[in-house]
Amino acid sequence: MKREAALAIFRASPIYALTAEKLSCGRSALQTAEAMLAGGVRLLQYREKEKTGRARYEDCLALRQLCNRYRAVFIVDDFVDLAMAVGADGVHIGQDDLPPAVVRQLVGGDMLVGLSTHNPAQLEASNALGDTIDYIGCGPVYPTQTKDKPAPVTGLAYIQYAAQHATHPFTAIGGIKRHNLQDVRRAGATTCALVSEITGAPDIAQRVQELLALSAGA
Ligand code: TZP
Ligand code: MG
Repeated sequence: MKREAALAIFRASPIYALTAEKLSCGRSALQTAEAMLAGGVRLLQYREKEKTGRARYEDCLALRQLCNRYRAVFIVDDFVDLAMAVGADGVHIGQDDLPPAVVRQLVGGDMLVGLSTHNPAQLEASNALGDTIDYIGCGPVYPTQTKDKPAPVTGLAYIQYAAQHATHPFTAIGGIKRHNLQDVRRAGATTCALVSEITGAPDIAQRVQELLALSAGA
């Protein structure tokens, strides 16, 4: 889909769901993603750092089709070449990846570029990037087991800072669960990214519905 359409879906999505096959209780990334979409997710990221390049490619080919069916935005974490190869709607990069301007040059003008930030200095630097990027991630808000070597926990103070200062739409991420989702939203996040709370649920679609209902209530 077009970058503007994808960005509109980003802005309208209270929940940003990420895959993590290792944390999916034996279910594949594909099965997990399908259940997320069936539950109502419209913003999906493929985040599989430990699979082979070929396995990631096969997964993403299938996910591209699946997201088309659900009219969901499909974003690939880390791998610019993979995002381009499968025609993803976006690519998500971190502070230690290729510089955002280089990623933008590679993917062209019609793909979303998301950038992780962990503190106000990085957020201010992301503001200066303007159109080079489309959204930022802010966190880890709370402690998380999902990410190797996470940046220091930011707490809700960083979400409040982002709500006031970010010039791009942002997603909160890191340790967000049912019990703290509304706190994160009240701090100013209108999009919250969750991994293990969704991938580890016995019924993934039902968990997504529960999170969407909580989001509508606060
Ligand atoms: N970036 C910051 S924290 C995180 C990423 C990818 C992982 C969040 O996972 P969880 O399971 O929702 O804490
Ligand atoms: Mg990354």
